[in-house]
Amino acid sequence: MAICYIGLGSNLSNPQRQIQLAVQCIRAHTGITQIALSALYCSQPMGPQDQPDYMNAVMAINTKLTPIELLDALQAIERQAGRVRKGERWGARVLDLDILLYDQEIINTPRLTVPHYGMKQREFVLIPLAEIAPKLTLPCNSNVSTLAESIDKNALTIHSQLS
Ligand code: A4P
Ligand code: MG
Repeated sequence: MAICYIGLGSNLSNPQRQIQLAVQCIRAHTGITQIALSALYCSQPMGPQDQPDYMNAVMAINTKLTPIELLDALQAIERQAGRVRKGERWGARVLDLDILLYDQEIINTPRLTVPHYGMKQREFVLIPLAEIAPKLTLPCNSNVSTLAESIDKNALTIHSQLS
């Protein structure tokens, strides 16, 4: 069993509902057990500014899936939510599910980069992650709470608790 962290993001088609539905889909997968779930955060868009604000959350799971099996499962949930890949970098999306960490593994393959390449620069990842796993250390030895305390909050706020 691996302990993994998943970043959830949405800024289209009722983002709060999209995140709550995605949480339910992830929990319903037979190869996944939820360990912890952050609050739902409202965040300013990183990238193009002519797009709606985002809702973000982070989930900790136990899984028997391999990293690629987990990616396949998450991409199936993205497709189920109606996500269409438009190819615009950092553009608006119905649902984005990123594997932030898979145990302490470092993975660099064409389909998968773990730890997620942007996680140390994103307040909407670090702050929810530190909420649920304050003592967590990344494979590079950085402590998550230390990273979260020093990052620009960029008007990140807790919107509500997820159920
Ligand atoms: N891939 C590689 N590594 C991973 C990983 N660790 N987890 C590959 C998930 N996928 C991974 O993904 C493109 C490919 O990356 C996948 O096919 C998979 O094989 P994608 O979801 O289609 O592309 P993307 O997510 O649009 O990538 P991009 O453009 O790098 O977007 P980001 O970096 O995910 O950023 N602002 C706020 N406030 N909150 C957000 O959540 N999100 C984005 C998207 C932009 N601005 C945001 C937010
Ligand atoms: Mg993604």
